[in-house]
Amino acid sequence: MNKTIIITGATTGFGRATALKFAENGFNIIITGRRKKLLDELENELRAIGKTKVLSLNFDVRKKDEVESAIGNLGAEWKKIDILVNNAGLAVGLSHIQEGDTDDWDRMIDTNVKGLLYVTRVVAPLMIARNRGHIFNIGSIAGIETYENGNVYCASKFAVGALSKSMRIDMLKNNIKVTLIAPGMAETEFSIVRFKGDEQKAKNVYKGINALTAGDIADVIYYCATLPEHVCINEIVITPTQQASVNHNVRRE
Ligand code: NDP
Ligand code: 8X3
Repeated sequence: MNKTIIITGATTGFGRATALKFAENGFNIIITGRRKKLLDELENELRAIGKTKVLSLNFDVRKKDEVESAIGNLGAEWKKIDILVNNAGLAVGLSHIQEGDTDDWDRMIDTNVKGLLYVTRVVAPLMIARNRGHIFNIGSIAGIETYENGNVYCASKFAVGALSKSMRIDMLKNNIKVTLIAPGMAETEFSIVRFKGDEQKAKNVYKGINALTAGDIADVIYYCATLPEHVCINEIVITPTQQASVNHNVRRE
């Protein structure tokens, strides 16, 4: 029987690449996100692969009621979720703490921390009921070290690290694996969102760096998800070869 994976934030970037990777390998896929048009396009692409069932759920992870109703109303077959990828997230703005925009702070904390919690709160009991499951939390190297101007984004990803450890302990008796994925520089829509649509500024972030791709992250998630039952990768840090920490990279022309 095919396994089922649910991915938050599947409209672009890591989430989209992960959906494609698992669909190519015969998993049933639940894709989620706010942009309905992109969800519809991906749904068609996944169906065209032809190996799998696809369900698309259009909700905002910050809205507890939407999360509860979308996942709570799944049919019995779809409720048999084997893998949850808590991926939906964002950085907004880049400024010193004393100049930070408090609306940006709310968006990051509400999405990266509270959104991840709301989704986990609904999916984890479904996994516990079956005494099996694997939760991936997409943290960041910004959740391991901080950098100038990163303040609230870093704090939100440190929280994802703490929650990953806590979840693993809390659900140890329930046979649930929890894996924290902590990527470094990856070229997706991430920096476009951070710079509020300024594509040139976003491009400059990766200038001279052979950055990670969304496909690289999808490959790593797939590897961790398909290890033997007794093996759980707790945490994995992935950077481009040209990056050694949030504050150290080498650019080449
Ligand atoms: P993208 O901007 O390409 O993708 C982000 C995804 O999150 C989109 O699908 C977006 O969908 C979704 N999303 C954002 N806010 C919400 C919301 N409120 N409700 C539902 N979905 C939401 O960036 P990445 O793929 O790079 O980012 C994925 C994750 O990886 C994030 O958590 C990010 O912090 C993390 N990360 C990224 C790194 C990078 O360098 N790119 C490095 C380390 C970690 P939609 O807008 O349609 O809702
Ligand atoms: C994204 C990586 O270094 O741009 O989480 O914050 S970084």
